[in-house]
Amino acid sequence: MNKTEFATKLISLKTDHEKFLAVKNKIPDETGNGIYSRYKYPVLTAAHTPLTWRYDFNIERNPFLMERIGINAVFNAGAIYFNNRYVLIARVEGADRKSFFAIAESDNGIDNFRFRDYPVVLPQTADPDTNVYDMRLTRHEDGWIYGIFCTERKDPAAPAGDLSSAVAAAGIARTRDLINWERLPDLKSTSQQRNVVLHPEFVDGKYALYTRPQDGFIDTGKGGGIGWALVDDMSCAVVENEIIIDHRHYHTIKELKNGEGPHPIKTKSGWLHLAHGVRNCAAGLRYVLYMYMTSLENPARLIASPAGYFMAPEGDERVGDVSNVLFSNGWIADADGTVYIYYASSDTRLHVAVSDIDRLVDYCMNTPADGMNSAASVATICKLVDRNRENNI
Ligand code: M1P
Repeated sequence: MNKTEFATKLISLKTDHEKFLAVKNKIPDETGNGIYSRYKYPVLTAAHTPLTWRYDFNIERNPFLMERIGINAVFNAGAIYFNNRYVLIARVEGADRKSFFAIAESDNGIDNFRFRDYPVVLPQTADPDTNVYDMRLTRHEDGWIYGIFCTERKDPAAPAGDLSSAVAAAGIARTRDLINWERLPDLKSTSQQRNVVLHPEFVDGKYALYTRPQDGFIDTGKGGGIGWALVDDMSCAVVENEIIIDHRHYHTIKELKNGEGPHPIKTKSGWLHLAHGVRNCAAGLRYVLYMYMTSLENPARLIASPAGYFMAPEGDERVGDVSNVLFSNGWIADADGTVYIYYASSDTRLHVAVSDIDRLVDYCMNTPADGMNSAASVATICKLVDRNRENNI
């Protein structure tokens, strides 16, 4: 490529990228289910990552102006409203399969998310992470913003030749400005942990964690569901007493495993939770999102548990690197009650759906609970039909 061709290609790369980042998002003109509306375009994808992460713009070093570093996917993002901007800390996965965190920001929460110039440089502990992902951000009442994420390392007990077994733990970092991060020791727990989330308020004077105990790296085994543990100090956090607050159940959307999504939103009726549930089927694991509520007086006490899923993969969302997956670890509630739900599909891209607190509380409080068998589901439908007939509707 001569200098002119190089310059022309560079200009078109940059122009196309800018055009792509500027695309306005919209809600398709459909009736929907009244609970939430999905926006049409993903808010973050691999193509949103800066060209400067992927290309060497120097003609001597990169005479063909080829991509030097591949980005495979951008998904599972923590979220926070910070300095009047909607801020996402996404799981970015390189072509080398390593995940890392990167911050992207937007003025309106639905489009034009732009990554910062550099990904997050996460300080390491004495035992370096092999892979990190799925950070949940919590602005805690102690004044810090905590980021709790999964840190994965090779299983030291794996037999020779087993290059897949890993150990999952909760890594902890904190910041005040989303620029400088202080790494704290990983959460100590007798089981492996993933999907650990910090509750935003002190409970009985302690930090409260949603946990997800698991026997293995993938299998939760005896881990009964979403757990709850109180911790004295986040700078040496230890899970001592762990109770299960949202159980897995046979023949439900969460029979295999579940995990807390972002930290719950406080409402006048209780804490509003978003979580993911996983079941197995012939096509493999199916991940859906579900909701539940806990009491304001005791955030560990379940007060509403609508049956089934809140959101499941639809259309293009069904297909990706790990197909049939919806996962969320970030949402933002505006002061007017609007809720932006950032959810990823099939471990490939990140989307946004919008709802509001009143609607989500109504959904949780008034959606029938799971009757746990087919006859109970039929009885629930019949009851609704009867009511509609009584009202001549
Ligand atoms: O591949 C689906 C998801 O699998 C894991 O979630 P969980 O621990 O609940 O099974 C995580 O690796 C998550 O990032 C991923 O989206």
